[in-house]
Amino acid sequence: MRKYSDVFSDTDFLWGSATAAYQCEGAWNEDGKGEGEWDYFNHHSVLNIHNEDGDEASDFYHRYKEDIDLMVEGGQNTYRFSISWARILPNGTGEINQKGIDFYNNVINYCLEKNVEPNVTLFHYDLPLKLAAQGGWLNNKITDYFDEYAKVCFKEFGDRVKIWATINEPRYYSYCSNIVGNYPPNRYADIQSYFQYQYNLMLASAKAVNSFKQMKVDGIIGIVHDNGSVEIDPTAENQEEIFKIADFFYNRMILVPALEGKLPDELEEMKKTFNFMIYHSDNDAEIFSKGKGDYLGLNLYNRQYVKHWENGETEIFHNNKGADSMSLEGIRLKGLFESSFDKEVRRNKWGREINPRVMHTALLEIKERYGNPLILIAENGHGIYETPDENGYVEDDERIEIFNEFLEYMLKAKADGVNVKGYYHWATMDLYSWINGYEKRYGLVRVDFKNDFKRIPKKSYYWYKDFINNYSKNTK
Ligand code: BGP
Repeated sequence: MRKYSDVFSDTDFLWGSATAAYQCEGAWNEDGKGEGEWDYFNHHSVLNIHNEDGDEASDFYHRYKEDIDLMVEGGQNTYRFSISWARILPNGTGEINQKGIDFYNNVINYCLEKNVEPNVTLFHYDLPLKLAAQGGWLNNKITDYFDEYAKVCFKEFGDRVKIWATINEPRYYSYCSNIVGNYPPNRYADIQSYFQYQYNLMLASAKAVNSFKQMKVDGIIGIVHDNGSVEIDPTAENQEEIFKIADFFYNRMILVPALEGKLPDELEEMKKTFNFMIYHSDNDAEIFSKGKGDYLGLNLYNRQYVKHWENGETEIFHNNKGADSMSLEGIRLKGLFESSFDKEVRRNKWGREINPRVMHTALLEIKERYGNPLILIAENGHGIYETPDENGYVEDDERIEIFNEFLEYMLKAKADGVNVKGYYHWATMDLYSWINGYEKRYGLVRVDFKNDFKRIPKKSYYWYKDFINNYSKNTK
């Protein structure tokens, strides 16, 4: 039987790429899969602004072998993907769908056959519709439903999967679902639900970590956080206070439970600052105390650059229209803080900062403040519009330039003592970019969605292959 100790036996670093179930699998109603909240939202909501969906996505469900072959060909030794909860438990709880289990067994076995280390995330935004209809992440039974689902996965796949993540980006997911309102169930500026979501997601994660340990699964388990390292505009007033409030808003409800097994010390104070409460049970503290992760997965795209609140009502700035919008990404929270827009920093077409330096800053900050945990960069990438040549080949030099800078900063952090042992580029191939649709492309491999989902590796794919090769040569 494979062991976790085998993972780093012939390599000191994992190099790979990542996807998520809803964004790439397609086959939305095949082989007994239950309907998901995103299926429902995309089929029915006027807020699906590009009128796209994940019904077919990148057709990974039928093409996983080709995708894994391409990873191997590209020098990658690991693959991060997520399991669709509704494929395993069509109703979210209760009846198990054997065909769903078979599919993931096939993916995992094929990875292992090709020496690609599977890194599995249990929940990446795609809640089963039946659970969403019962209040989703605000329902107080949800944490037990998640634990039930996690246990099925540990039992079925735990003999072969050695790297697990419970939940992808509980913070950003809560943010989009409750503050921006662009992800279902589309609540806007709802601070109460934003924090209750995070609490319930972290409690669910802690329950699953508990189960993992009780079942004695050999492997590591953690959570994946979107690290928005907070940086303060030097012209801001009350900088220490603003940092504390913004760091709580962006990071601490996730990082403290995940890395210290408790709730943040400042929670009571912050309930007053933000004006919210948390529905909880008396024994939650004990669950959190046993729910600490073995490592931290970090999705590193940007920082959170903020200053004191100047004036104006609460407002959320977001851009899912890309070049069709001038909106920059940010927030103003009345009376608390607001985003600062740094003109010196480049931005992508969706109004988000491109700032590779923050890879180094964020990694060092976590090392220093949270006891130097094992870290895997679970996502990092750059979304762009792309035009292929007549053969479908994309020369994505802009991606390569930024990719290179991010990697250099990561290796610098490693040299500075950060315990980072893996990197997953987002994404393995082009896929559904949530509410942005399909034209915000992230893949190392182009997917021709209009031409039988043809896969064509991009220039960045070959560049990454060389980078990995050189790294391996130089560290031998
Ligand atoms: C992360 C998500 C991914 C992915 C990526 C790019 O937050 O975990 O699922 O989509 O961001 O974001 P987007 O597709 O919104 O541009």
